[in-house]
Amino acid sequence: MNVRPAMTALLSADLYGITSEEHSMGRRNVEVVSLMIEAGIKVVQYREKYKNMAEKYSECIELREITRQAGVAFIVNDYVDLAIMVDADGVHVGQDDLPVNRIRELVGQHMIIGLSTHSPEQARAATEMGVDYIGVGPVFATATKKDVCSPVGLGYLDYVVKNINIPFVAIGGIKEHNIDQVTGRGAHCVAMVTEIVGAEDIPAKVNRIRSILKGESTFR
Ligand code: TZP
Ligand code: MG
Repeated sequence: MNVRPAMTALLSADLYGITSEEHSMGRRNVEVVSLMIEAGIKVVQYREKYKNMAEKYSECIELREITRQAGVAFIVNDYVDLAIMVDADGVHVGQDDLPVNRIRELVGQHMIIGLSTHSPEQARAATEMGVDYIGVGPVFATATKKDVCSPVGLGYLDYVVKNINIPFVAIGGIKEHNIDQVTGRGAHCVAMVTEIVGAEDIPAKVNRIRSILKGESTFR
């Protein structure tokens, strides 16, 4: 039995959508997430760096409602308290955040924990920590994350594909034009920020990306 029900969505997802209102061409996060859902995206992460906590909370309440109705997994970036308060399916943290074992104590066994990793050492450590999936990247250069490390390139992705046995999501600078390089090396789930939220027609963008993926939709 899978104790984290939303893992089913994550394990079968090809695309992992992430919010960023500053890149959303004037649209609100809620509008963008509705379009992602319309496009058939099954995992959405709330990532928002420029609002106060009260705004983040009320936005997450709204997003939790629409994702739940659509059967979409909802993951909150950075804030364990916010994830718990809005009954998110998961929380995603980085290397400089609170220790994963302490987060697990707070969120319990049913919530997904995702951890960003940037090196083989971090990936190996993550497998010992009991995280449910790791982020792998930035694969390519990205301007979206201000405090991000330099791109780790496709070499780290190759390492994870060959050596790490927990689910992973490739991230960082992945676009319609280079996604085949990432999936071609064995990534089954790809996270994108600007390529999706910044698209003029989000469902059309997702459809084009999916046609490139040509059925490679099993996340491992
Ligand atoms: N973590 C590693 S790279 C990144 C995050 C959140 C940002 C990716 O954004 P984009 O626009 O898909 O390059
Ligand atoms: Mg973070």
